[in-house]
Amino acid sequence: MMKLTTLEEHIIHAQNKFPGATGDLSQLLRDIALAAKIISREVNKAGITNILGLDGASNVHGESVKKLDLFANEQLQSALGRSNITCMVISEENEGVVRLSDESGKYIVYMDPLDGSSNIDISATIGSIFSIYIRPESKEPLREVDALQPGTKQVAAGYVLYGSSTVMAYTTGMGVQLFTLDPSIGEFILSEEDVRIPETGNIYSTDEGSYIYWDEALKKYVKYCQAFDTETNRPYKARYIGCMAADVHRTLLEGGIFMYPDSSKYPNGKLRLMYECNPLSYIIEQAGGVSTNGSSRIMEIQPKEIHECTPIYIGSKKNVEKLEEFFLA
Ligand code: FDP
Repeated sequence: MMKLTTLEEHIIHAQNKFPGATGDLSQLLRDIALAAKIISREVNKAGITNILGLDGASNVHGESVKKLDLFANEQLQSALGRSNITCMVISEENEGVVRLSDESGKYIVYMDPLDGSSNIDISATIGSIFSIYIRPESKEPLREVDALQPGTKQVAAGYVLYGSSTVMAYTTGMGVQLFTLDPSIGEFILSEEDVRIPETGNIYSTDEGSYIYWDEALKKYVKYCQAFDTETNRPYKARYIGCMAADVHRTLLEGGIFMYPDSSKYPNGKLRLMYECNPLSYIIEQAGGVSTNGSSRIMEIQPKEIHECTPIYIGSKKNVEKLEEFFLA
């Protein structure tokens, strides 16, 4: 019989490779996984329990908030509050930072509790994204500025997708591990260890309906993707789920490129640096891919504010390099 490895076992095994490890990060990942299981259960019965739909409020970006977003936010925050190892949480759903009761906790956690929320009403894939930093050493009380660290300082990051199955991918800087939730036993089971993104792929993913708002270089690159060339396997396919975590997950497994550019409509891009772009960039880089804002590596951007946006071009090395050629031309 095939031996199954649970997420818990995998985390403990990884921790044992570091004799001095306190186990705090492992606990944090387990807390997030527990919240993910509860969110997954709720997502699956959302249509039945009428949890779907607007609750009438707006989030800090003026977007309408749906009940499931609030539920996911509450579940993750309560999970992070369980073990007194997280001092501060920054969530897409909260305007300011959320200080947890024990401010001595070692970790700062960014999260997008429910990414792709416009997919909720159509029962399409949504996700949760998280990104973990160490609180800087200081005798001063905890400040918001302590959370403004570049993505290169992440100690762990990952996402959970609630799709045709629930999957969780995470990295602690030692490759990307992928798990699938077996709902019958309530366990995330290891489905792929050390996932590698193909070096090149034939899928491009972007909201092409916004073409009119784009720069010329990007327009030309997309025309390149659509041109016929047998040697480079073009024309590429276009795929766009409208949930960044899901689009990046497909890119991780099948290769290609995901793009959310800056444009005349969104001069700084639309996606959030700290809880969308950095964690997914960490995953993609750990799998051998590349992530840029068009001129710099996403993970090297020094953040100025917790909710800032950035353009992003992320995916297979060769695809992103080709796009950069268009930007440099
Ligand atoms: P959503 O607004 O539905 O939560 O986080 C923002 C995000 O989804 C991403 O997940 C997704 O890739 C993008 O926005 C979709 O934006 P567009 O509707 O502008 O394509």
